This record gives sequence, structure tokens and C-alpha cells, in this order.
Amino acid sequence: MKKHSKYLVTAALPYANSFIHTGHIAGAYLPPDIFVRYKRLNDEDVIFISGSDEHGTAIEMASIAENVTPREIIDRYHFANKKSFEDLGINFDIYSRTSNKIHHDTAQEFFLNIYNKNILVQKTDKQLFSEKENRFLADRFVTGTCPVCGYEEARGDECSNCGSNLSPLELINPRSKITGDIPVIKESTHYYFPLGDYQEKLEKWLDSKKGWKQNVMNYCKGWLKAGLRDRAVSRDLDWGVKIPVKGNEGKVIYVWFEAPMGYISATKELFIERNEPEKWKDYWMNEDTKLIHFIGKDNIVFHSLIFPATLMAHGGYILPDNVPANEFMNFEGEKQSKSKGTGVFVKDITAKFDPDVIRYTLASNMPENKDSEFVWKDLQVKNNSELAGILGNFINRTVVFTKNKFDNRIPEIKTIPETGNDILAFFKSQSEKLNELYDTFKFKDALLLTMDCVRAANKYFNDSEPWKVINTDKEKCGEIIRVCLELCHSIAILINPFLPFSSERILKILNVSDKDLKWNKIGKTILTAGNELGKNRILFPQIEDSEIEIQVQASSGGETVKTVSPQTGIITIEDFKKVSLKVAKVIECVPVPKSKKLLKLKLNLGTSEKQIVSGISEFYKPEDLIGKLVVVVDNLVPSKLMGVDSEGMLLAAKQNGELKIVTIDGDIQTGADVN
Ligand code: B3M
Ligand code: ZN
Repeated sequence: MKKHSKYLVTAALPYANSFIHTGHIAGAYLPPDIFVRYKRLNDEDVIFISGSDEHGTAIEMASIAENVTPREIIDRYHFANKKSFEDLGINFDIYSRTSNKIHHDTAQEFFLNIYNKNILVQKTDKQLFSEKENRFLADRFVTGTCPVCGYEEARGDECSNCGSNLSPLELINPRSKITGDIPVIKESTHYYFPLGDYQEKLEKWLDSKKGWKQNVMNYCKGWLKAGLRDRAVSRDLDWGVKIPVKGNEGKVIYVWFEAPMGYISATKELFIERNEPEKWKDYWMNEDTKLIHFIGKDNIVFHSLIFPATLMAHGGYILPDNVPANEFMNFEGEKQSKSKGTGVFVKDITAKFDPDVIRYTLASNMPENKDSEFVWKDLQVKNNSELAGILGNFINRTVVFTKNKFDNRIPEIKTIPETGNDILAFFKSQSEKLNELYDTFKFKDALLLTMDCVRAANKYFNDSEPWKVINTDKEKCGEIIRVCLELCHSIAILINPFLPFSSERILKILNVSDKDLKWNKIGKTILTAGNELGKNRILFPQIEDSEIEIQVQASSGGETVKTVSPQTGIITIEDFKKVSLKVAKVIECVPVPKSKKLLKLKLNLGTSEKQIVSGISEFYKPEDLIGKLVVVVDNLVPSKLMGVDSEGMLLAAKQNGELKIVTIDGDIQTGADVN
């Protein structure tokens, strides 16, 4: 196997001004996580860097809108988003933040280095100024009509309709985003980075790049063709990294100039944590390192032209080896937008569904070459027919067979049957084809090929008919099952980049450690005869229509996707009082036909009765519930689950696959308020 020396993989630093959604994940976070996991299975030296982008008008706007400090905004979203990534198994080596001192120091050192070489140009120029607010209207503080497409709500830095990069002065009919004030023009002095001076160098460098995605290359070529111009790298703002040169009070470094340096400061921080404070240079200042920036398409120019030029200006740093930008993933026909609050937030979807099911759904629909759609129904179909129907099925049937016929132990065998050798060899050859796909960032194809292996394993099981062979030749049957168990192990390796949690679960079921979780062990026999298997478990329980219906209804009504109050998780007493919680007695309870999870309950609330459908039948038998005093949400919008009306919700606690309903301690009249 060819060995590269090092990989430095970065994922765009999301603004800590709102919760991340599935579009972000499919675009810029799942792809690098898959890539990094694949590289690690190959024992490559990789570090995976990301963090929150905590400066800029994106943050200030959010703080003004909510009347809180920028610090409050970034603390809220930084920790929430860090947790979202963890919940989805996006495994950064470090998830840092640009408000950290190490980042301010790094960015200021960078700025000074370039300033001291007289590279930066100082110019006095016209800027939009709001007299009412007494501030310059930079970037997102101003809105107006896009001069390119005519969209009336374009931002001062970018038109979200046509994607054009803009400056506030280009907007037609500009006005303040906060007060609507019509700005005046006032002069201000700023530092400019002479991007045009780097045109030739950038062209040469890009020409040398092989294997870049066409969309990224075309985008860069478009910019180069139009000719690169000076870019202002300071702003008249309070919040941000201060300009480290005297006489610049009230000015900060432009967020897009310092944010990519966040990759460097995060790497420094990582190695300080690891007690190797100089080691970051081994990555950033080492020509053998491949620096790969995973981003969404709206960030291309910053990562493939402006940041590389900044790195050239400073000197001593490597340049990106590749910038595999993805397109966007929309949500049921609409753009997922942090600012508009539309889309599926990671914190919401991970509370309901297995992270691997989410990863699989997003990966199979990754916007690699064109925009794609997140559709709730897809999650159910992918889970039920592919994950459960193909992958879960193969593991389960193999393990159940071993348990029933081989005393739950790995069968001892003398030889591997020819067909067994064939399927193992097929796995090996697929793993070699996969190398190429991973290395060229074709993750959707990689997932298809991976699932082909699992399909082939099922076919091997079917064609070998172990359930017949066991009656005539137990030894031969043992050989077949041994091959299937080895395939289970190979599958744990193959799926690991996409489905890390399930990969681990398979190892537990096989009762083996992860020491053989190595790419070059695919198609090999590594299990020890006689060893007992661990506890079997269903890897992918079916997702019922009702579970998806709830999500579709909630998102069309906006409940799960548009959060009302300042998404702290903290609510006022008035907010809480909006929820009417009541004590109710269960007077009837029956299963909902054709549903494995739903029970239909009739409840007495003192002066009224209501019907509620609840997904608790895996945990309670109907007869256990009759007569119980429970707590219900009385004023919920009625909904239909599997066609049955439901007029409220039962309170219940759920953890680690267990569920307990909330009951009342002692006797109290039904209909009593709970608060
Ligand atoms: N914060 C853009 C965004 O969140 C920006 C990326 C910075 S990467 C250095 O969409
Ligand atoms: Zn436009």
C-alpha cells in the first residue's frame, strides 16, 4: 500500500450563531469524517480539525437580534454544535473556537507578519454609515437589492439568491438590516490585501492541481478570469480580532481573513493539549503533508484563492492539496437556512434517530455534484430496506444460525469451501476498488460498493443453504457459517467510515476487539475457532410510518425546525405556562392495528375524556396501564398517527432503549393541573 506521510484534514468552521442542520453535515462534515475514518483504518497519520467561527457580523447580528452579548451567543451555539457533532460521531481531534486567545494571537501574528512586509495597502475609501446607529454598516449589517440578479434581500457580503460575492456599496437601495435606516456614505481607512498581486502565482499553483472537483476548479477559474482585486481585510466593528497596529482603535480583522487561520490555531491548541507544542509545524510546515479543506460551495473562493494567497504572503506554510467542496442539501424542497431557521437541526434529529441511520441517509444522498434533498421518508426507506433489510439481516441471520446450531461459538474448520474463498476474495478486491473512490472523494459511490459487498454476503448465505446442509453435513455447514462470520467481521471494517457505531456493535456481537479493524484485513479470516459470540442485538429496528409522520407534521408545522424562543434551552415561566399538563386516568388501552409500537389510550381528565396514541407498546402491555394516573400534555395540536386521532401526549422518560411513563405519586383528582 502506498503510504503518504501525513494528512491535515479540516472541516469549515461553522458560525456559532445558530444550530447546525443536516445540510451542513451532508455538505462539509460527514465527508471529512468518512475520509478520516477510512485513512485511520489504513494506519495513515491524520489529524482532523474544526471549530466554531465566532466573529464577524453573523455573530453580532444574532446578538443584536436577541439583545444579548456576542459572548452569550457564541457560548450557546459553540457547545450545542460541538455536542451535535459528537452525537453524530463526527470525530474531530479538536473542535476549537476562534474566540480563544491562541487564535487571536495567531491571527494577529499573521496580520503583523504581512503588514511588516509592507504587503498590506492602506486606503481611505467610501463605506456605508448609519447615522442613526452611529456605525459603519459592514457585511451583514446591510441589506439591499443584488446588482447581479435583482434579489431584494441580498446581504452586504453575499447574495444568498445568486451566490454573488458583494460589497455593501454595490447594493442597490441599501438599508440597515437592524433599523432599516438608509445609510449615508462616509470615508473610512482600511487595510487591503492585494489579491491581484497573487494572480499569477495562484494560476500556476491551480494549474498544477490534479484531481480537483470540476465545480471547484471552474469556480476558481471564473474568479481568475474576472481578475483578482484588492480585498479589505479590516472592518469598523467592536467584536473580533483587534488590528494589532497602533491607531486602529475600533477596527478588527475581517472575519474571513482570520477565520481560516483558525485551522492553524486549532492545530496548535491540539498539540499543546497533547504536550507536544511544536508538533503543529510537522503538519502546517511540512511539504509531505496533504492539507485538505472540506467545505460547502459558498466557501470556495476563500479556501482555494484567498487563504492560499494569504499563506503565500506569510510564507513557510503548505498550501491546500485539495478543496473538495460539496453543493447544498435542501430540505423537502426548501433551502436549509440557519438564519431563516428552516431545515432539520442535528440536535433534533439525533434525539429521535440512531446516528448511523442519519449518517447513512445523508451519505447516500450527499450533494457531491449537485444540490440534493433531505426527505424524511427517505430515512425510513433507507433504514428499513437497506440497513435493516440487507446489512442487519446478514449479521442477524449469521449470528442466530451460529447460536442455534453451533452453540454460539465460532465453528472450527479444516478448510474453507471454494465458494467461501471466492466471496472472501471478492471482498478483498472490492476493498481495493474502494481505495480509489475514497481517495477521489467519491463517497456516494463508495457507499454503493460497500453495500454491494453486503448484498454479496447475503447471496452467499442464500446460495450455500446452510439450513439444509446442517441436516446432512455439519462440518460443511460449519465451514459456511465460519465464512459468514468472517464476512461479518470484514463488513464491520468496510462500513466503519460510514457507520462507526454499527461497526462497533458488530465487533461486540462477534465478541472481538478492534485490533483487527484494519482495512487490509478485509476478506481475511481472523476469528478464533471456539470463541463464544457476544449478545446478539438487532442493529436496525424498523422505523414505523408513525415515527416519520410525526416528523413530517412537525416540520410542516415548523415545531421541530423553527424554535420559538432564543434557543438556549432556557425558557421563561410564561413559556412554560403555555403548556397545559394535566393528571389523567387511563380508562381504556388497546394496541393500534398493524403497528408494533403504538397503543391507543382513552383517558379521563375529570370533566372530559380524550384519546391519545402513544409509541409505548414495546414497553407496556395495555392491561398494565389501565387505572394508572399519568401526566398528559392537554393543549397539543391534535394529530393522526397511523390514521388514528391523537389529542395530546403522554409524558415519559427514555434512555438507552428503556422507556418509563410519568405517573402520579399517590391519589389526586383527574384533571388536576401539573406545574
Ligand atoms: N463560518 C461560513 C459558514 O459558517 C464560515 C466558514 C469559515 S471556514 C474558515 O457558513
Ligand atoms: Zn443576486
